[in-house]
Parts: sequence; structure tokens; C-alpha cells
Amino acid sequence: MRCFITPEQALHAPADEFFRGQRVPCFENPSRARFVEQALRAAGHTLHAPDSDSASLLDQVHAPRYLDFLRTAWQQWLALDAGNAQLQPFPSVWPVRTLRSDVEPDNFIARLGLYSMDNGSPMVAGTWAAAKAAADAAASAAAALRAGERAVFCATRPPGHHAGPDFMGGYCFINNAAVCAQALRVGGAARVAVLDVDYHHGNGTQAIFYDRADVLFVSIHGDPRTEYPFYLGHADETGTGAGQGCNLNLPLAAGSNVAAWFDALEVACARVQRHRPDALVVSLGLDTFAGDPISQFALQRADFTHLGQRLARLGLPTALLLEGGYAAAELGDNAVAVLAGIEGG
Ligand code: OKP
Ligand code: ZN
Repeated sequence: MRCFITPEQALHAPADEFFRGQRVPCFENPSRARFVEQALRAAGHTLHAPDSDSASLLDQVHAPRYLDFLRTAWQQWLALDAGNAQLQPFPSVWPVRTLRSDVEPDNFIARLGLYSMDNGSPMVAGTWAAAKAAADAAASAAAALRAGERAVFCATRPPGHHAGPDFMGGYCFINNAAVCAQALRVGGAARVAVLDVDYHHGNGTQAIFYDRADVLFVSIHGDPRTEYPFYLGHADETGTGAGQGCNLNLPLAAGSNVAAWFDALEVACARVQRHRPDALVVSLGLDTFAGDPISQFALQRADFTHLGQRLARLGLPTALLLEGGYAAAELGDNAVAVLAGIEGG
């Protein structure tokens, strides 16, 4: 299968994040991409650098002022104090209900809060370059499908599905799945479906397409009553305006078994088919793995092959984009298992 990788991913290597009140090494780190690249090579997949520029697509899925902030955030942080070069900025104040988000504050940390949903998305000097390269891969995946490829995989990081119209969050900065779906639309697909199988609800992707009928969003995830991102991903979120009925959330209790997960996948696939899409974008989080350190589903290696086989049966041009998956040493083999399922039919 045609796969995209980006050397720039290594430039996004924050040291630590907050977890249970402590600073711990980042779960979302460059080793993830290295393990995936190794496994793809070993399995004989072809690896390519992105060959499309996502620049013209970015402001079709994100707000210009958010993109301006992301692009220049590190210079802004350094401008405060040269010593900041060795420090990770974290937001500490957020414009929750009753506070204003229309006035951009002059204070950098306040702006960081304005454009973040959590304190869990540490940035470093290379974050923009890495995120932009992953978005370029998403645009390249769409171009490859348009050129006749049946399935493509972006083995990229940082992930994207928590990044909303104007905010970062959950290790995500640019919504790669949204870039890919929008690129497919611009490239002539009348309808696109996004199927998000990451353990965590893809709140950013849902938000970006919530009022649109052309892009269906379907997600299987840990119930937000107990699981991140907590404030979105419930079953009663069905879309709004023209997009009414074009959003389907299938939350499952943390700890749900594999049979329950595949039952939800059947419901998801039926909804995708009813949308009659010209192409499918899969937000391929592999943190549904039994061995994942921060998630509570129980899929095994063979289940990822079954997932690939089920996706292949949809018979759609398919772009798969890596999202989560934090059992890094197993991530590559799990990704290859999905691709084997797709290629095996
Ligand atoms: C990203 B993806 C917060 C620690 C928890 C949230 C998990 C993000 C998952 N300080 N981070 O959907 O795999
Ligand atoms: Zn996840």
C-alpha cells in the first residue's frame, strides 16, 4: 500500500505532559512514528514523502486567526524570554462559559488558553513544521485516491482529530482527517465519510463538519462520561442545520469487549454505506489495543486485521490516517495488521 511518512515528525518532541497531577514523558512521541515506519518497511509497503501542499486547505477547516497563532506561537513564546527556548509553554486559563473568546488577549499564555481545549498538547519549536507536514500528507493521500489509488495510509504524527476549527487539544494541532476529507471534496468527491475508530472521540472532526451534509462523521469511542475528551461524543449529537443526521456517535463503556466493538463497527459501516460516499477517510487510532497504556478497549493484533477486512468490504477509495496508539513498540505491527486486512480483502 502507498504510505506517507514525514521526517518532520521528529521535530515535534515535547518532553513531558501532565498526567494524574504529575509531569510524565509524553505518550505521543517520535518513537511511535519510528516503530510504524520500521514495521511498514519490514512488511514491504512503499513509503513516500508528501507531494501535495495543504496550505490552501488549512483555512477551509481552521480559523485564520488560529492558524496564524499556531504558525507563530513559538516565536511569540521566545519573544517573552530567550530562556523559554528550553521550556514548554502550557495554558493555564481558558475562556469557559461567560468569558469572552472574541477578543484576542495580548498575553501569550492567555492566547494559548484561547486556542487550546486542554493542557495536554505541549508545543516545541518544531511543532508547526511537524503538524504542517502531517497535513501535507493528508492532502497527498486525497490526491493519491483521486489519481486512482484504492487505499493509502498516512503514518504521520502529530495526530489531528481533537483539533477543532480554532483550537488545539489532545496532542493535536491541525485536523489531518478534516484536511483530507476537504481535499477529497475539492477534488471532486460529492460526498465523503469520515470513520473515526480511535479510542477517543474525534471532537475536532465532529465540530468541523457538524453543520455539513456532504461530510458524514461516524465515531466509535470510549463513553465521554468517563473518557477523554469528556465534553463531546455523546450519542445524541446528530448534526445541526444542513448537517442534521450526518453525525453518528457510538460511545461504548470503558472496558467494553471486542464483540461489542465489532457490533458498533457494523452499525458504523451501515451508516457509512447509507451516505453513499465517493471516498472514505479513516481516523485510525490504534489505542483500542488491549495493551494501550491510556485506553480501555481490548482489541488484539488479529482484530486489527479484521477491522481492515471490514473496511475493505465497503469497497471505497480509502485514506487511513494514524491518530492515537500509545503502546509504541506494538504500534507498527498493529498498523501493518490493518493494512494486511485491507489488502487481503
Ligand atoms: C489523543 B488521541 C491530559 C492527558 C490525557 C488526553 C488523551 C489524548 C488522546 N493532560 N491526554 O485521541 O489518541
Ligand atoms: Zn486516542
